[in-house]
Amino acid sequence: MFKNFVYSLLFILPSSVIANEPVDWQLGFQKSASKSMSDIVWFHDYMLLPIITAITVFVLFLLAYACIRFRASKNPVASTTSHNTTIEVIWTLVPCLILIVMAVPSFKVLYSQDEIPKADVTIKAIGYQWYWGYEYPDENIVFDSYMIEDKDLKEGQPRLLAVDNEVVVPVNKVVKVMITANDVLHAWALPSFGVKRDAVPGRINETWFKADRTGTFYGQCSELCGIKHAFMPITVNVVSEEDYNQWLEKAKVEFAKEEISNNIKVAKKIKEIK
Ligand SMILES: [Cu+2]
Repeated sequence: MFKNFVYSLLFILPSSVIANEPVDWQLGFQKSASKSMSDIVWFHDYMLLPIITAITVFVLFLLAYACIRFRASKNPVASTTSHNTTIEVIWTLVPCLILIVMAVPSFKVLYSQDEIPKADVTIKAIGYQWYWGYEYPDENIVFDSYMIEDKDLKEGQPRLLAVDNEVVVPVNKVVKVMITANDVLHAWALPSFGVKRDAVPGRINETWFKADRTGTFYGQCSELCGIKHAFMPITVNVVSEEDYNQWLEKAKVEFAKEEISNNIKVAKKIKEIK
């Protein structure tokens, strides 16, 4: 039984480390694909977890010690002590110090996420009930991204996560994401990049990421937005610069913003009239 458990752990852990999507029985985060997420993982693994473990073990020890040392049979006459200044100072100061130690890296991560470096690529994500719409404002590209139904899934496409039109971005480039919604609150979240921002109607929130490896990364709407909240996934395909440029060429034709085709129509009309 125990052996099986260890084997299954061995089986689960490496797969959860490699995948860019959630896996069955996963513990912990998905493998990071950006510096921002690596910082978050570091903060969790090497700061929060040790502190939480130490506090839990310490409190457990105190409880056990108090139960045994001060049990009724061993301690028939209860102590009437109600104050101990030294101990009160210690149990006020130590938690304060722990909070200060935690705050430094925490704020560092928070601010690095908030300060958007000069963007190489800008995309706009718009939440709709219940799908995501994307725009590349600098490239005049606009498209909608719907979840692929179970019956249409191709080999290797994860259920409830794959979409018909993926967001494509270049690797090692700063991607700024402007996030808004059309109807109700949604949230654009991509765990591997350490990105999660609310999509609020009538307001644009901004975030950014810089993917440090290529691959297909999956996220989901992370704000309860209605009956099909679970069916509006996010797929981001991180590709090399060349592949990105190739995709751009194709996308500019396939997903050309209507205004462009309208402009062409108008230009043609003007030519005809002339
Ligand atoms: Cu949503």
